Amino acid sequence: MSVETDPAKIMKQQVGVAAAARVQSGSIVGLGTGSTTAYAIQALGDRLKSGDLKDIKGVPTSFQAIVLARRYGIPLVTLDEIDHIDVAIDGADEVDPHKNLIKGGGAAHTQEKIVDSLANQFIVVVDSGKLVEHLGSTFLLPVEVIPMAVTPVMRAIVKLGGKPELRMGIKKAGPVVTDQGNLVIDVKFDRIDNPADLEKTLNNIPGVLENGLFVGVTDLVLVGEIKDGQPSI
Ligand code: ABF
Repeated sequence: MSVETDPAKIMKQQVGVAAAARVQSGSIVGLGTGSTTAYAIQALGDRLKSGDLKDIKGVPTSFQAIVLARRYGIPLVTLDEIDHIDVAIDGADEVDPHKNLIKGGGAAHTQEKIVDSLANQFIVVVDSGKLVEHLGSTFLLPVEVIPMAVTPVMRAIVKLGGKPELRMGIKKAGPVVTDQGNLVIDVKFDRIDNPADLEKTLNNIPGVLENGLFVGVTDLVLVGEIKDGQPSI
């Protein structure tokens, strides 16, 4: 395991390690995306290497997860090769008191939702700054859109009361492109009162592939925090 000195990174590492500790030998494991999950993937690799964990298979949620799994020696399988996922570990951008989530800050929410929803147990790994009373209060809602439909989808989102903006990449040189070759619209809603309805409504707009609302999917949230300068879970 890498040695971190920054308390924020140590905290993420602790949460990732705690999630990885829950994985049992022989499991099929959904591998999420993001910096917190990256520590969980690394910890799974460490457990495999030490012999503490045996015979797991990973189902990646992104190109990033594929790269990390290969680096840490986790064998990968596709959804075509398996009939279940035992446990998935993934990060989030916001978590509400009902364990509903906003995800997609890493533009990977479409594959994440497929994999995380299939898991018998879905573990979310976050820091306490991600906990909110109402979804949408701190983070824009990501919506993955097929490129030719960006303009009509934005108009439809405005009619729903949202303020959409196309996500741009580094130095705004061009739009962010997802692993599926699509674009991401980030939407500000003044308040998301009914995430279950909004999730379905957005996905019904022609051209939308998937949005970042995860409703009723999470089983367990592991939360890291920094108390008196010390990281803890
Ligand atoms: C992915 O990575 C997401 O869906 C979320 O956007 C992000 C969280 O990353 P981090 O752990 O780096 O905050 O899980």
